[in-house]
Amino acid sequence: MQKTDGKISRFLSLILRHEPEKIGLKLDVAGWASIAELKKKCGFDLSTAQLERVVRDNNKQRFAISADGRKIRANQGHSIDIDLGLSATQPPEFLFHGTASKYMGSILKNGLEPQTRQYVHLSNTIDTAISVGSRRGKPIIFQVPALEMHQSGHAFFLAHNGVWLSRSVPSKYLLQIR
Ligand code: HQG
Repeated sequence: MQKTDGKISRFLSLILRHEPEKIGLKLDVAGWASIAELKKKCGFDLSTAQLERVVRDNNKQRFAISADGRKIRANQGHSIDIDLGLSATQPPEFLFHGTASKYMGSILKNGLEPQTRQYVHLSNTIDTAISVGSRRGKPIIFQVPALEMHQSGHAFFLAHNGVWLSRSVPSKYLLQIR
């Protein structure tokens, strides 16, 4: 049985970011899985061509295939403990985080925390933050003075798909702009 590209993308997010053990897939320390093993264990018909198309056309570039074409991993969004091998990078002056209004009280008290994932996710643009925040209800947007945080010693990482990552954002750096 074959799956649509959208279903394969959701399946890959689950397996490569959160629960590889669900199909007995092994990820290395950097989150890479063997494509041959994935095709064998996924439980449905998956061709290399379809996998490459899903990776190439993914709207958020969630996945990457290794240069030798043998391995695949998620670019970010993991809850499992893997090391993406990213170096700390100087961020732009401001980054944005979209979330749902129901979390505002807790966020203003505790700052942004990664919750189930490895990192807090931040975006370059307010528009992206609005679409991220809209997934969970009425969106609110925080502006984060990322460059100032970086200059005070907070590390920022840029994932291969353009999402900015940080371990946390203390509440003193959060300015609600919408
Ligand atoms: C919130 C999707 C209460 C945080 C998106 C968020 C993104 C707190 C939620 C990517 C909190 C965690 C990541 C605190 C943070 N108290 N709530 N102290 N600190 N939160 O999904 O940023 O489609 O792990 O605001 O587009 O929403 O999966 O993070 O609402 O790029 O590729 O806790 O996931 O991309 O939720 O989304 P998430 P996120 P994909």
